[in-house]
Amino acid sequence: MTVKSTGTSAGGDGAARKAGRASRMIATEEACSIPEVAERLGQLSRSTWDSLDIKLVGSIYNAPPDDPNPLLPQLLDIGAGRLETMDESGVDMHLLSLTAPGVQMFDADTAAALATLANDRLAEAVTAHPTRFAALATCAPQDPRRAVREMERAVGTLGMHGFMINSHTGNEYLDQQKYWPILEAAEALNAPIYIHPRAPSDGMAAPFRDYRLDAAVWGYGIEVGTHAVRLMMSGVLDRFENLKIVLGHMGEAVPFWLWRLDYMGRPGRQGRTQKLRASEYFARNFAITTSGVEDPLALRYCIDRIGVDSIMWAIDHPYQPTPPAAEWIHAAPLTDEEREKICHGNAERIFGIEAVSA
Ligand code: 1DF
Ligand code: MN
Repeated sequence: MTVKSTGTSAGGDGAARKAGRASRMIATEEACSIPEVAERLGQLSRSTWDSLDIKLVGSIYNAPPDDPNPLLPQLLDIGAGRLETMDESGVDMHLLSLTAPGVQMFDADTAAALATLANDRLAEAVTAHPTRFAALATCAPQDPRRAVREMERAVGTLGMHGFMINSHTGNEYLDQQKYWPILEAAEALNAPIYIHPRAPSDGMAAPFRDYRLDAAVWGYGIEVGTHAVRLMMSGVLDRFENLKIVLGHMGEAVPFWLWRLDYMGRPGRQGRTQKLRASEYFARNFAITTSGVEDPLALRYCIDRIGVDSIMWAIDHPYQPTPPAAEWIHAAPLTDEEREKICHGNAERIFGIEAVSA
């Protein structure tokens, strides 16, 4: 198929305009994989490791042959099929990222090698379709110093737009001092860290083992919400004032909690030493995407609470279907200015994606 890449008139660079929509559409949490990572995750799911992530990993990488909607082919498609799905709904661009849990369940050497390979492959997809794809780099936090070198290569050489970290690594969170070099590098490179979910870490896994609560239904949000609250309450963000953290899934419920976090977690209370209140960190250091939450009331709440400039549209392909995600944001009760910011303007600013000239 041919992809039109030259449309530059106001409000869209091709797909969105062809679909009769005013706004350029950049989707910001769009998952993919590569065969080498899929193979290793398949192996993990056949091992005896009972990490909470394993059920979902098995359902994707060891899918039963009669699976009516297999995800793996959609994850591995970073070409024609994906572009067709985008075109059908007027989506101009996917900001691609290696899907959860990324390389974070592998040993350090395997993780680093696969992160480098994944970054090269995603960069190739972007080179093949520069107006349709941009990408976040996979990070292997297991070896923070090595991760920093790959982060620098990903942004400096490959032109990637930030980093994807799938929450905890070996049950550890980014506020720990050993991970500060990663935070420092992201800040210095002026490139956001997108904290995407994986299942809750071992210490809080037990209640999520029943009723398949492990993943997107509930466990994912609790895991990443907790990660974000740790970054705020630890005071680590006092060291990295310009670091940008992106949370998906309408902010993993953190925006809803800000008033209570401010009150119960205010500096000085119960010996707290962090400098700012949660809402101040959230305003300075965080942005959110709408991935997987197509709720106009939640969106309006977030606009009023954290400001429209901190909110970006996302589909969560292939875990959410594209047509309703696109229709939802077009039908949402927004001003034209709000819609432009959410659909593309904020992503251009926050991730440094080139704007399309009017
Ligand atoms: C699922 C959902 C899987 C999301 C994901 O990665 C994922 C799922 C493995 O429900 O199978 O990223 N999600 O973001 O909602
Ligand atoms: Mn996702």
